[in-house]
Amino acid sequence: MRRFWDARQLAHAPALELHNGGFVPFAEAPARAEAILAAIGPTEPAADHKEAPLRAVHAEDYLAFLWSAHKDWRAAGRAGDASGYAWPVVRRRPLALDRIDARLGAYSFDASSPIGAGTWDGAYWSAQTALSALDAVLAGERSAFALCRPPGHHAGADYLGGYCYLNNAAIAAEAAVAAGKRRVAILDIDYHHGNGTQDIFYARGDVLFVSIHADPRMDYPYYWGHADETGEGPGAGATLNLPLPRGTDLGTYLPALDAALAKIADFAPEQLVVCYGADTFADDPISHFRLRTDDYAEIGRRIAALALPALIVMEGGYAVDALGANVATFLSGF
Ligand code: Q9C
Ligand code: ZN
Repeated sequence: MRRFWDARQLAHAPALELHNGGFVPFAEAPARAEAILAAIGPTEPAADHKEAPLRAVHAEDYLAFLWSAHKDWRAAGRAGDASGYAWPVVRRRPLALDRIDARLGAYSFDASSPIGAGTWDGAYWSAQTALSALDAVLAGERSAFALCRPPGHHAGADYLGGYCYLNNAAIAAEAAVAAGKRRVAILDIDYHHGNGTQDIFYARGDVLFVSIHADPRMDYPYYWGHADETGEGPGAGATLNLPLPRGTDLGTYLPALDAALAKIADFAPEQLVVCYGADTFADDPISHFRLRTDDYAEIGRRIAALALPALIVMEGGYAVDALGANVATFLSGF
C-alpha cells in the first residue's frame, strides 16, 4: 500500500492543552507521527493541491481566521499558543467581532486545540497529504494511507476543535466527489465521534457517514454522535452512529463493525474513506476501549473485504509507544 506523509506537518507543535482542569503537555504531538513513520516504512511526500479543495469544504472566513490567528494573537501582545476561552452559546448572534479572543471562541468548540506559529502550515500539509493519497487511489491503487496529523475529523466547515483544524477526510471525500465518484462512504473508527465530518455532510445524500465511537453521553465530543442523529433533508438516513460503552473489547466491537460495513455495502459507494484512530487501544491515555494491537488486523481485514477503493486517513491515537505497531497492524490486516 502506498503511504503518504509530508514533513511540513511537523510545524504544528503546540506546547500545552487544557485537560481535566489543568494544563498538560499537548497529546497530539509530533512524536506521534515519528512513531508511525518508524513502523510503516518509506512514505511519499504530498503534492500541493493549493487551497481550492480546502475551500470546497471550509468557509472562506474560517480559513482566513485560521491562517492569521496566531499572528493576531501575537499582535495582541500574547505569548505562546493561541487558545479561546469564551464561546458564543449556540451562536446567538452572527457578530463580526475583530478581537482575537472573540474570533477564537467563534471558530472553535473547545480549549484543547491551541494554534501555534506552525499550525496553519501543519494543517495545510496534513490536508495535502490526504489529497495526495486520494490521487493514488483515483489513479487505480486499491488503497492508500495518509499519515495525517494534525488529525481532522472534529473540524467542521467553520470551526476547529479536538486537535483538528482542517478536516482532512472531508476534504478528500469532497475531492473524490469532484473527481466523479457519485457516492462516497466515510467509515470513522476513531474512539471519538467525528462530529466535524458528520456536520459537513449531514444534509448530503451522496456522502454516507458511518461512525463507531465511545458513547457521547460519557465521552468527548458529548454534543454529537448520538444514535438518533441520522442525517437531514437529502442526507436523511446517510448518517449512522454506532456508540459503544467504555470497556468495549473486540467481542463487543465486531458486531458494530459488521453493522457499519453492512450499511456501507448497502449504499454501494464508489469510494471509501476510512478515518482510522488508534485511540481505541486499551492503553490509550485519554480513551476507554480495550482493543489490543492484534485486533486491528481483524478490523482491517473486515473493512478490506468490502473490496472498495479505499483512502485510509490517520485520526487520533495517543499511546505513542504502541502507536506504530497499531497502525502497521491495521494496514497489514487491510
Ligand atoms: N480532558 C482525536 O482523537 N480533548 N481527538 C479532550 C479531555 C479532546 C481527540 C480533553 C480529545 C480530542 C482526533
Ligand atoms: Zn480520537
